[in-house]
Amino acid sequence: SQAPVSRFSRLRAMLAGPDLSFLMEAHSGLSAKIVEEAGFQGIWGSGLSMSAALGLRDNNEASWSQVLEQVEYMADATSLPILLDGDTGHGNFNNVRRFVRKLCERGVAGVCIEDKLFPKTNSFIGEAQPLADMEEFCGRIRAGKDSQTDDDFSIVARIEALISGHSMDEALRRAEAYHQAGADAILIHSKKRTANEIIGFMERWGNRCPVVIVPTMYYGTPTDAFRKAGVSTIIWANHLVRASITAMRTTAAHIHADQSLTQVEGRVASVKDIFALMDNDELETAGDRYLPVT
Ligand code: SPV
Ligand code: MG
Repeated sequence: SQAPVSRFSRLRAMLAGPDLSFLMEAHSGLSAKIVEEAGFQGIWGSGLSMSAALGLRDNNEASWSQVLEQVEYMADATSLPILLDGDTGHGNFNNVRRFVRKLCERGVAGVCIEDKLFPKTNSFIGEAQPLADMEEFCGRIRAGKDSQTDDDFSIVARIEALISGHSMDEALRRAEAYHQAGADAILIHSKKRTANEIIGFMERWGNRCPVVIVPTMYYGTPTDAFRKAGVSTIIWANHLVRASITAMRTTAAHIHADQSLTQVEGRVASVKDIFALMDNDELETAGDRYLPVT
């Protein structure tokens, strides 16, 4: 029998392996379970979605320790590796060090940090958001790598140059610097409606290190185009929180209008389904083992 492969190594293998991998967004223990049930091999702990689930904006309104607590529920709820959206790292190199140590402790397989300033703003809001100084950001990456307590913990360095209106040359210059600083992968982000920017980046970047993308805005591009371009990992970044907003709205509206449950019963998950997802059977059998026989 094979030794169990740690979540750290599994995320690293997804990033570094030759096949295109997929990370599906989750924002809670429940949504993390749904991701696993669907068959995904890994989770994206989205900052936008985790914030929204708390009723907060994607502006570092949740403190880093609150994010840590939330991702811990996700890690406990599943066996999947989690790549956590670490935003800017919640400060400078020193904040990244402590954050990375704590993530390793909680079994979170990797963190993605972006080259912007604290407090961050979601990439799809406004134009020309200021970028971090490249060298300073490299220090954040190096500090994170020096602080990980599991050899296979991954740091993904996210490049916001294209989003912020800088040139492809600037994006490539930063990618090279972050790669040299020890990032296990880079994430090149784009908010264009087509994938031209991403494909162009891939052509020039070659195969120097794994590349992660987030096709939220250029969703119309066939996935095979990214596979052919040599992308390592695709993040489906926010679709479970968005799906839940739609489902909750419809359900709440029906119940409010009808003052009755008849419209919704049968269209929502059953209470039994909740018990199954939370593995209530396990509690039953544990009770048989540990409770006194009456
Ligand atoms: C997130 O899911 O929080 C992300 C991806 O960082 S994006 O919203 O595209 O910036
Ligand atoms: Mg984010």
